[in-house]
Amino acid sequence: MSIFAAVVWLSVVSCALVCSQETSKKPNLTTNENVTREAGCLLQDNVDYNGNLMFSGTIKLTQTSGAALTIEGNITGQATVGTNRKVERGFHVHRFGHIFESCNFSGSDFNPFNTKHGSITSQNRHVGDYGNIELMTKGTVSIKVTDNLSSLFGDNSILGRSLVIHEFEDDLGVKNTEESRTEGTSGRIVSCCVIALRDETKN
Ligand SMILES: [Cu+2]
Ligand SMILES: [Zn+2]
Repeated sequence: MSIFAAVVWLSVVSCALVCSQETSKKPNLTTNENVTREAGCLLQDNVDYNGNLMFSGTIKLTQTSGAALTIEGNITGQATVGTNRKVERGFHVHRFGHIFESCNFSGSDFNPFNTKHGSITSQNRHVGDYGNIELMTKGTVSIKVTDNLSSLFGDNSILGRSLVIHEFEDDLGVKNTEESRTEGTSGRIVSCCVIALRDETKN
């Protein structure tokens, strides 16, 4: 064996011993183990929005690794004028979670794969596209959304990002305008919350 071959062999053997130990020290966030994660999101008004159609409530997100994500909650309309009515509102995950001063700091729809805006069932959609939720302007409504694309696990996790309720109904990206292709013409943000990990259990 040449000296060169011996050096290569030694470094492979030592790395097999040391490198594997190094790897095992890292937290395993993309686990294939059967883990259930639960996250919470507490809706706040957008302080920069001057309308009166904001919403409050708590949203719970649950997912077992490898399975669909469930988003459930009770959302209350806070309208102070007009009659109580049913409204469709764009409901998205936005990129940033540091929204404590204003929902406007949430950025745009969470879009790690650089695709066009769509509906929750579109082949091409942003990871953050949940389409619309039906709410009451003055009453409390239970919502339930199930999604197979966005996740509480992995490199493109939605943990620490924000959930937002837009001012208008989402047109699901079907119109030939820039606003439709990016945010479904859903306007400003009226309410938002940070998706925060609450519990994690190994099944
Ligand atoms: Cu949006
Ligand atoms: Zn979108």
